[in-house]
Amino acid sequence: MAPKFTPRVFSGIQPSGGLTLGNYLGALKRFVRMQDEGMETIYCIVDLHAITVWQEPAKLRAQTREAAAAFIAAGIDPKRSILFNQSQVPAHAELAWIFNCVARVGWMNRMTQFKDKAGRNAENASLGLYAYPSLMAADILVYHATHVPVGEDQKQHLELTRDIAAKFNHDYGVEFFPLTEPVIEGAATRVMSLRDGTVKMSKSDPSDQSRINLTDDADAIAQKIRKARTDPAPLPETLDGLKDRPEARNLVNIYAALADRAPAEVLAEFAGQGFGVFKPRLAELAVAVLSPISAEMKRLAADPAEIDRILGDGANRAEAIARPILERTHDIVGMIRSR
Ligand code: AQP
Repeated sequence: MAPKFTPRVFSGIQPSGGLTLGNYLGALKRFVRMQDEGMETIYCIVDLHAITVWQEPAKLRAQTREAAAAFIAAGIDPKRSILFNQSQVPAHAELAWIFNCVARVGWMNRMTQFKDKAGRNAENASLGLYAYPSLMAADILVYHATHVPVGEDQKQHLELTRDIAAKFNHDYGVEFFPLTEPVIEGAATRVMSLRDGTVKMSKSDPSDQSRINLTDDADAIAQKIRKARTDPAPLPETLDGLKDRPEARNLVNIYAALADRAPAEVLAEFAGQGFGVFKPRLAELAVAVLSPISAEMKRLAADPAEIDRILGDGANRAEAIARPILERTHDIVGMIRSR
């Protein structure tokens, strides 16, 4: 019989820029919910992942603190959850090396995020970008995490995490690593760019108009939504009517996720209305949800030493869970623990 693993949540966000509405609706909001439901929650600012593409050091530090502030402002309580930056718990990178020796090159070659991010210049991408999913598997499995809340774009990496766990367990004849469950739910698991409804809203999109940042003020949010690309047709009565209208569908999904309602309910309210009516209502809702978060982020930014203290405390608590799991992994693999 498969061993029972205690439910434990792990997830992370890269400090590769300022956090966006996509990160909030696809990830952060559910991080908070899972914490509030009383699950054991471990959240990480994945700075080792961020450097898979070039990061200017001073900016990386600022972005890491800003991401920590975003977590706290969105409702992560650093006493109930563990909040830390990845590089400070070396067990992640150590387990990732072992997983590099478990994962197959053929598996990595299928990862669409690598293909998207490396683009046509894959020869010049960092080796770290290629190995990214193996480090992500280590982030999760070094805590024996059972549940990982993420956006839709991370689904393939979570499948790979399960493949790595299953192959490790099989190769060594153990049932040591859990097969982690992705938690991808809600109306906005893939928030799209405001400029193009077919590409993901992303912190690293060169156009600031493509995204809503958690630090945007009310005017910027309203202006970006007003200028968001749409089509001239009114909103339809059913979801079917949004099928070939990616920009319209995206705005409806964002509204639904912000309001904690189903997209069909949103259409029931706005069917027949044009964007001249819908966009101001969406802007009002987005400002109501995001303004308290950005105000709190500003307050927290004034005390970077306190943020560093919170991250340090989180790293100590994370290390206390990760180290024994890494040591047991060394035993399984056949490495002598000589000290
Ligand atoms: N547009 C999105 N919609 C829903 N969820 C999203 N996430 C990211 N973008 C969206 C989710 O946020 C979490 C953290 O993502 P990440 O920081 O690890 O990196 P990413 O997925 O590569 O996000 P970005 O914003 O596009 O970063 P860059 O530009 O640096 O690559 C994940 O759970 C992700 O699914």
